[in-house]
Amino acid sequence: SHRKSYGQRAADHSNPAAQLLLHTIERKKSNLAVSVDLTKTSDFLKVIDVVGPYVCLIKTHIDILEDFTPDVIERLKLLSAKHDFVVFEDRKFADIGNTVALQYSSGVHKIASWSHITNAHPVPGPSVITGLASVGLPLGRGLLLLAQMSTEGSLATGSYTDDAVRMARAHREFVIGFIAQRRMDHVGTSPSSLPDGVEDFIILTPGVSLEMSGDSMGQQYRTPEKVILENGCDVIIVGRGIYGKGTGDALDVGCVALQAEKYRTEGWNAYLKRIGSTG
Ligand code: UP6
Repeated sequence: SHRKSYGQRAADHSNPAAQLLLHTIERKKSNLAVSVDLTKTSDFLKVIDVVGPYVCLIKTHIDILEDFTPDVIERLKLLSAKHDFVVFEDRKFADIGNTVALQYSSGVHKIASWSHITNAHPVPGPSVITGLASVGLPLGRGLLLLAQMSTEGSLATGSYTDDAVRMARAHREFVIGFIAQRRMDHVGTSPSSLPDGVEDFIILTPGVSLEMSGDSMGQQYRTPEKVILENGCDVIIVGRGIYGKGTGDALDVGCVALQAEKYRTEGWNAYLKRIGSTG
């Protein structure tokens, strides 16, 4: 599937969030997701409005907003409609089914009510999927499993990663793909033995920067070309590479827009090379 177009691949998915993401990527010619990890609502909304035209998806950590009110969600929904992007709350659920269902549906943030996509660590086993699916599936939501992480010394490797893929295969209706550093088609089968279209997982990849190779807290970065072309991933997730450390007065929106445009172009050109299109 890594040589098919995003639009063609939408037909291989029954999940509405997967279809929405693939169609949005195709429509906007963007495989760029921006991770808006800012703690002030005004900065958060400002960056989303500025990068909106360049992205297929906005990734949030809604629990880091220090001045969160339910109105933030209404504003986020308006921006999602204005700029035509998908919303992904990067909640990284990792508890028993009953608890994750409550965390997903309830509390202050009511994630399931507004986030098209969320994610979970496979560590609890399949019950984390069924717990979240009990809330998300009726709402047409989709789930990503964290099969790998971008951090130095990550324990999500080897048989853990392979088992994450097997868990996903058993729940295709809700699990639409992975947070990972490469495609996962190789797990448990040789890629050539899978007829095209039988299995299509969407791979979203964090740890992407054009300038930095890491941060002081274990993050490791690769370039869009490495991620999309060499490793066959589908969406690049970029945070500080786009808005730096800038918040408040230091937030230069012109610069943020330029960076978003640059990453969009890099990610899309790497994809065009991958599918063998000259553009
Ligand atoms: N993220 C990673 N690596 C993972 C999973 N998730 O970096 O394996 C998330 C982080 C952050 C974003 O929680 O929100 O992706 C990366 O931000 P950055 O580009 O500023 O490093």
